[in-house]
Amino acid sequence: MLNAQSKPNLLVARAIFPEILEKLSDYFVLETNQEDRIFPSQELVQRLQGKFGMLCTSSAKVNSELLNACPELRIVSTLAVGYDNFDLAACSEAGVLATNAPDVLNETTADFAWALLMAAARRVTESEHWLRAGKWEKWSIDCFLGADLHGSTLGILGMGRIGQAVARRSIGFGMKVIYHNRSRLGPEIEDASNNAEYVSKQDLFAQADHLVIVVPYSPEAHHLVGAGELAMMKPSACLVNVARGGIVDDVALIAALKEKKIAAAGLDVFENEPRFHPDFLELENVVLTPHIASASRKTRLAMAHRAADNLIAAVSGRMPLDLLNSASLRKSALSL
Ligand code: 8YV
Repeated sequence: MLNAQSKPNLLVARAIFPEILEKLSDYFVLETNQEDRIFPSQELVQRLQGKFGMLCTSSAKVNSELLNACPELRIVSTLAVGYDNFDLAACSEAGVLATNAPDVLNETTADFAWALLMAAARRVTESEHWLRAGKWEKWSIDCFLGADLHGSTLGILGMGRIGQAVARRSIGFGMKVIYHNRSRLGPEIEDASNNAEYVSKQDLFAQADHLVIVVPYSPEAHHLVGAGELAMMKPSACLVNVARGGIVDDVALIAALKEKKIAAAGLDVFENEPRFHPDFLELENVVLTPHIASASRKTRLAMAHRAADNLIAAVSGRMPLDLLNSASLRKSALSL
């Protein structure tokens, strides 16, 4: 714990659990935002004046413009595994440490990918809406026929830690797993991931009965799944995205769902969220959730602790566990 005079200033840019504020206040003088307003970029810059660090979420864009305007900033810590809102090269150039909050959300996010997959394949939300609308008059043989998950082939695009957790869960469903990744995984990881088989991107789309997208967003991953990829998929297939908006071309996906080129989709992330494409709302064969894949109480608290611990490490002269840009250390004013 630091004494009051030596405590640096920290901006906690979004609302967070009170116990995290209490923990951080042992080390920092806090400016908080418990009303959870998303600061426009100019206001964010203004609030960062004189701040040593920032605890933020994916809504805060940290780029050279912001960094140049905030010369006292030393660390930015995001409460997320994805850090596409950080320009890491700019952070390194400015000597600002950048950290994320990985690992603690792997299992919860994988659970949710399965929730979306099951809901989309077996038409859970679609049939519930129909029932609630008072349309159920009799049982019938073809009422909401869907696709089986058990015994099918699960495709995974992006076989990182969350992708592997998705694959492990498929063992209980007797599924075959195929995956595509920037590079092939080692044999032990493939074995532990339900004997996952590495295939080309093209084979992944063509062979998967269902496809889960867990690839991190980067400019190279923009519209990695577009009209061409969707056209390769089976008409009975479901697509699930728990990664980031922008990886799937939403306009192309809407067209594929409308034209029944694929059977259904389960989406937790969207281009331009939270102002996603309104045509999704017109479609029955899509399950829509508001970016909540990591949102179990236990996991969100663990993510917040992880993000806070990275800040505390930096202010205590230790190396943050989740430092993303070790290059920043050369320039950083921190003697870690
Ligand atoms: C976060 C996520 O909750 O970790 C990520 O990358 O997408 C979510 O788990 C969200 O980004 C808030 O920062």
